[in-house]
Amino acid sequence: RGRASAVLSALDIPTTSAELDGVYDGAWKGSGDILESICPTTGEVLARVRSASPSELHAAIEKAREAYKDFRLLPAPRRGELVRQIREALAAKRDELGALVSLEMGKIRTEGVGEVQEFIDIADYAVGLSRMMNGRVVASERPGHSILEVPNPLGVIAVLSAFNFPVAVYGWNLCISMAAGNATIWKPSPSTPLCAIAVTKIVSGVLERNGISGAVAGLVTGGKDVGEAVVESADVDMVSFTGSEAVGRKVGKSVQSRFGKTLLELGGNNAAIIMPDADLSLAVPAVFFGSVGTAGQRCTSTRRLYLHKSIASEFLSRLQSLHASLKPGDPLEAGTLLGPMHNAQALSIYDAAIAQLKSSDAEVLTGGGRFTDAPYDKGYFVRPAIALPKTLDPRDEIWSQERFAPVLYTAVFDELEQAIEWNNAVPQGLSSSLWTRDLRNVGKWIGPAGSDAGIVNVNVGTSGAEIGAAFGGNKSTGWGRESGGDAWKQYVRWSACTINFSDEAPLAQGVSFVS
Ligand code: UN1
Repeated sequence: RGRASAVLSALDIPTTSAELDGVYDGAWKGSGDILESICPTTGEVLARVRSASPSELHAAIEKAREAYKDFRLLPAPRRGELVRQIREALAAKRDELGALVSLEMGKIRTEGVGEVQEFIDIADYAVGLSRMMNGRVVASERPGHSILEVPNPLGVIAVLSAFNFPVAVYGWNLCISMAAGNATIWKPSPSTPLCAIAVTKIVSGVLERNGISGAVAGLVTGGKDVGEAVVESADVDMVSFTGSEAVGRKVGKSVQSRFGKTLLELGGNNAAIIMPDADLSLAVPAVFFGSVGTAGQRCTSTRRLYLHKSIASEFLSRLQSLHASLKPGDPLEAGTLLGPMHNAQALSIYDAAIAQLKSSDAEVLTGGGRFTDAPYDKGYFVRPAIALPKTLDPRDEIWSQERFAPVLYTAVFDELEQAIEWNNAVPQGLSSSLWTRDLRNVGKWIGPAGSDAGIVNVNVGTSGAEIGAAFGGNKSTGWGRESGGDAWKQYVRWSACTINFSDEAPLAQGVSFVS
């Protein structure tokens, strides 16, 4: 309790009030349903948050649109300067905010701080981008004509983020959206409202000091109803959604039906493939981090492991000994590698996965159960599992479903082609990783007959991407791209402008319209 209070007060979150305001639209408010922020490690209620009522939600969207009307006129490099100040303000609170991520989400301290670092990194990137969000000049076929492709701010961007990255994923969206001249409105996961309030305090502080409407970066906490209302609002131009395939399918359909834009980042069912020539001293720890890190709750977590038959038993025994050294612990304590799962719902996904393995006669090599002894009985601690399913059929649901939990499904292959076929046979297409020293394998893996995922790594695990490249997945992962690369191009509206500087008005394609 004392520790939680220290972290919260360092982030300007009052610890004495019974309930916190969970809505910001230039001013703090909140009179909707109460959300409880529960510490996954101890089960204690960290805070109670008043979420957005329907009228507060509509007012927040309206304020965002008003704010956009001014903000779009601010030159992009000046918007970049605001992002730079946000970067500085975040960096000044990096450790405190990282600790709050650990307290409220449950990931270990280095990963909590890493998430804030990811926000700082994308802010740097967006500052640069604010001077480089260029259109282009296209050659016209008509004399005295020019064609410009012009990017302009899009409008109001809603960001619906998940519990597992309660800071960084909003950061990717906010920084790019702000540099692009939009107003952004954030609907965080209902179970991580404190991270959202802390980040919004930091961001709004910068905006207010610069005389910019805080509604440029609004916050509406809430549950399903608030999420649905945001998604359905015709005043929201783009919905950037991170979450499950099931909810993403509904979001996609709903936004499409009103011809809004979506950016979807849905399930990952990511595989690592280990070739006979892989350096196991690098590959084993990478698979360990990929499958156990964040208690298996990254979109990019390693869920499937395909081992070449010649190294399979050695790889598994090395991986199992790393598992054997794994002890659950307080995510805030130095040296802890295994924190709790996030909440009861996350735990039930793990339990269902283990029950399915048992009922399908899969061999469970290690793990498979909760930690029930004190002090771990109050938190959501589980033993990460490695399993060898009986079936190799990738269409079987044991392989084809994403399970957001630390369970690693393993199979043995003879030829790389077989492993690539398995890699690609599932509906999802987020991340993938090949371990080899042979260039010929690399060529296959990254080429037309290679991995069909959005992230295709070589001697790098499936999780832990940097911000510079576009992040996202293909197929049922939703095809969205966030963060770096060309992702910014989705946060603007494009127009093709043909301008005639001449004294004639010829038609294109040589069409003549005179009788
Ligand atoms: C997510 O799990 O939603 O690549 C995002 C990674 C992190 C981001 C993950 N940089 O694992």
